[in-house]
Amino acid sequence: MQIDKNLIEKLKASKSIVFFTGAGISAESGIPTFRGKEGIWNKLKPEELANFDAFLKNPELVWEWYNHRKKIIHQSQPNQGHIAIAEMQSALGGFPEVAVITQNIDNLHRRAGSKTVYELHGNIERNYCIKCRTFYNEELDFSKGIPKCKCGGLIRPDVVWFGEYLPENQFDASEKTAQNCDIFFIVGTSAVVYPAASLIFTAKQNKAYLVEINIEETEISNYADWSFYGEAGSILPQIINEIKKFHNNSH
Ligand code: BV8
Ligand code: ZN
Repeated sequence: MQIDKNLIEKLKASKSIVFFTGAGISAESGIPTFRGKEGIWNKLKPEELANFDAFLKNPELVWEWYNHRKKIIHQSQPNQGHIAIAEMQSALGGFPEVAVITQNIDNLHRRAGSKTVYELHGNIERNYCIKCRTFYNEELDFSKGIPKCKCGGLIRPDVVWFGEYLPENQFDASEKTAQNCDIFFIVGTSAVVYPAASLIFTAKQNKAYLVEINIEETEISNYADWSFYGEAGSILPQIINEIKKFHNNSH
């Protein structure tokens, strides 16, 4: 794979770099994506399970889906893509700010060591009561059916379902970061879910250089200034390697 020297120069000159990630970055950790050619939920539309009405109608089914996914997530490890992102700041000499804005709920960026992580769609490790909003972050007990709060309300995962607002502090911070970054990487996302995908245009309007990494073309490929087609877990480490080579040659 050829990595443009201009991109390396741009990376070195950047003050702020953003990685906007989706399910594709975790695919190589064994966590199925929602859409795309490898998407395991292709038959089961996430829009139909990831919504509040579905939960009220059939909380057992919705919890079964989340517990199944949680099990897969707990058995998986961050891959070379997550790790490369976590290493990017030090590879570039520690100077640029590196932020991760993720649509994923799997916690793998933090587990890989990324420090600044904005979670637009929540985190599967947290839960809360739908009635009084008390948080239950410990392992839940399903032995007597769907776990309930002290107040009697049903407990749900702390993730953002379709038709629900994104956590304001996470979205606002992401928007500011997108407005002020020099390079905006779009990694492993189909970029069809809004308002998350709008951050791509926010970055573009503010003159960020857009770099897409995906195994296939997406809705936003035409807007990208540079595209890498391949697996994030192989492309991101190659970018780090090029940065390191470039550093060594220029000293
Ligand atoms: C809202 C969290 C305001 C929980 C998720 C127009 C019509 C109808 C509806 C809408 C519309 N415009 C906006 C909406 C609303 C809706 C929306 O966007 N719908 C779309 C689908 C049309 N949005 C919302 O409802 C949002 N809230 O708008 O609030 C509001 C409030 C009240 C009333 C009115 C308005 C909330 C959306 C949050 C949804 N939550 N999940 C959970 O995970 O269970 S969505 C789900 O999609 C995922 O969780 C993920 O977070 C998100 C995005 O998916 P991706 O991460 O991109 O994953 P995907 O599988 O799609 O793609 C994977 C990609 O990876 C592929 O491109 C593939 O090629 C690539 N890939 C695979 N392997 C690799 C790879 N790339 C690199 N390397 C690899 N190895
Ligand atoms: Zn409660």
